[in-house]
Amino acid sequence: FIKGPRAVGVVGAGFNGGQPRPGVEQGPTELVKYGLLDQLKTLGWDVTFDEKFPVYELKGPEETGSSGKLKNVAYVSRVTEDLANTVAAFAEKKLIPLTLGGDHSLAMGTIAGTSRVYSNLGVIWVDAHADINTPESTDSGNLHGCPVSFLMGLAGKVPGFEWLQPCLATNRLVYIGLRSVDDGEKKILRDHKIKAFSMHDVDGHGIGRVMEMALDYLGTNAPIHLSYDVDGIDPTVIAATGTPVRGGLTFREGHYICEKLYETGQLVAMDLMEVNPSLGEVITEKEQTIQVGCSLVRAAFGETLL
Ligand code: HAR
Ligand code: MN
Ligand code: MN
Ligand code: MN
Repeated sequence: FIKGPRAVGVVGAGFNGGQPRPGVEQGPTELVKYGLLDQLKTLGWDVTFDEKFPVYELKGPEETGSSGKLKNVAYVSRVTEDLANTVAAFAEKKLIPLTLGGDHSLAMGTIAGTSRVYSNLGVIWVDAHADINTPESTDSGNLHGCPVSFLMGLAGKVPGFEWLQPCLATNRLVYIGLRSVDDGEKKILRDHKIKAFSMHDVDGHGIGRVMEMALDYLGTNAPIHLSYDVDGIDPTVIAATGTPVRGGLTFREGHYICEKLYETGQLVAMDLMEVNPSLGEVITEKEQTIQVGCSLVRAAFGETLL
């Protein structure tokens, strides 16, 4: 498949409704302002981009309503359905949809969109978090912690999300970078035998071997959608994101994943999510030492085992 035209369809998805911290809706604006589109053109890509891309806004209080614990159900549903159509239209025309977020609930839309066009789609999900909470298992009620369960149909029928049908089999996704997984999520990963390379696995095998195993698992001819939550990378490198977690991918490991997918020619879509330009504070050495101390103790007491 994508050994053909080097054409990318950039989708700006300025949206913060899947989580509580404002600022993430400015991610696409800042990435474009920094020159991302010109950088792609310089690399020889034909870039399609609608300058009037939405910074999504609430239509009204009815969109912030809850369903059980889930917050902003109508808002997230409307935006992700819209996004699914945009992404599918680009993929249909053989462009590689590149969606700039925005929070990671948007992946309900992007992956629903590409799965309409590509059969046998595989997903590589780079993240500190598994984002596989169900309406029952979520503690926060934030939908950016839930997109994978919605895509896989593990969330059951969610009122307000009628448009989203299960479109991703449990054996068509591989995680890389996990290190902050809720207990309920760990059980889901085990019950469904979902392929996951935690940071512990990246440490043990090295990122080269992890990518080899990930691609073997998904199939070396399968089209791959890369859903990249920037918090997969270590906060010393990526600070401006809503839920940073220590002990992440290095700058190089984070890049190797992208490079390898380019090299194989299997990449058919990419999301770059959770860029929040308004965040990024400096922490004191004292706080840092206490945090790392606690983190080392937790590691010795089983936190990172899935
Ligand atoms: N697991 C937690 C929850 O469900 C935190 C998940 C969210 N953070 C993200 N997603 N950035 O990757 O709320
Ligand atoms: Mn995420
Ligand atoms: Mn995350
Ligand atoms: Mn910080």
